[in-house]
Amino acid sequence: MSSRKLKVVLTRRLPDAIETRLRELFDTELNLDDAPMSREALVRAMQQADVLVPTITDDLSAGVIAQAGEGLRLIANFGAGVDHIDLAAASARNIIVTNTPGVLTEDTADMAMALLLAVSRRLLEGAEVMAEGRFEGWTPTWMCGRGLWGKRLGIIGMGRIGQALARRARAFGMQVHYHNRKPVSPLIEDELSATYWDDIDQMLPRMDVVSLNCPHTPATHHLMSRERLERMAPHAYLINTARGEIIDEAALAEVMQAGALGGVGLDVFEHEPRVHPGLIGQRNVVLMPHLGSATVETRHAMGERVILNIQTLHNGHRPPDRVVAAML
Ligand code: 8YV
Repeated sequence: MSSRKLKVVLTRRLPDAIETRLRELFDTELNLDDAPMSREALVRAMQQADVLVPTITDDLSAGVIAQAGEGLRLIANFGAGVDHIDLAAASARNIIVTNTPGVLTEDTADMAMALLLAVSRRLLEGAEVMAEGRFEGWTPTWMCGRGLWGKRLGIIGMGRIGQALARRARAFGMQVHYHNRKPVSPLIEDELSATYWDDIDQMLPRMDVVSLNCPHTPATHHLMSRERLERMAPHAYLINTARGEIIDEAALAEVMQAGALGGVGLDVFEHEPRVHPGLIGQRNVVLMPHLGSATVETRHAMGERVILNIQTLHNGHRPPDRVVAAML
């Protein structure tokens, strides 16, 4: 264990308790303004730090990573997804990259379920009626949504979050289907009564609901292309709590405007924080500002994973949540 305190730079504000603990343990520089760092500020931070703690709002492209100082040993990402970091460039510079897996599984699955209920039961429209004082009494045919019991849910990406969503969906009486690079273990398939489709194009038209729960990689970029969106059943709902880039958002806006899908629930966007204008203000589109992991408990747990990864490196060991392993 080295006696010199590691120089740690945070690119955004983190929960108070996490920032305070980071200050106790390391020579930590906070970003009290919480403004996203410019490219220049990011490069400066990477030239000074032993450890950078970025978030999804930092674009750590190959060009930025190439300018990192010799001292930068670890990029300890606050978040599970690492598609904003050029992992090959980090690996080439022998910089370890870690993330915060496992701790945001349940909250993100909750958000997928919340979006599905909001779309299928028209929750935002109902809340709007009440907020505007337009409720004139119950009627047998007014504002009917669609039930979930007995419907088919197709999960694309059956990792931790996909499985957590499947468990919730089972409790809502849904039949679980999934597409993944490979089937999950027979034990999990049995537990979830899940049906595997190796061909996504065969699964899509048969589903009442499709949920995206895979990471964004070159292989999943625009996985939901115009062609695939049009392949879905016209009454079906599409839910995305993974990454916006998995859907061709411009094509989705056109498909929705044409009335070719039952509804959409999105927590993530292709050009975040911008949202395609064609998706705004539509009755059957529910949009959330990337709140999947936004609970006090989870944001603390994410911070704890960041601390653990840095402390383990400081103690001379390999950080547990490595997505890029440097040659230590
Ligand atoms: C995080 C997320 O809050 O962890 C992820 O991959 O999408 C979010 O829920 C965000 O990435 C923070 O960097």
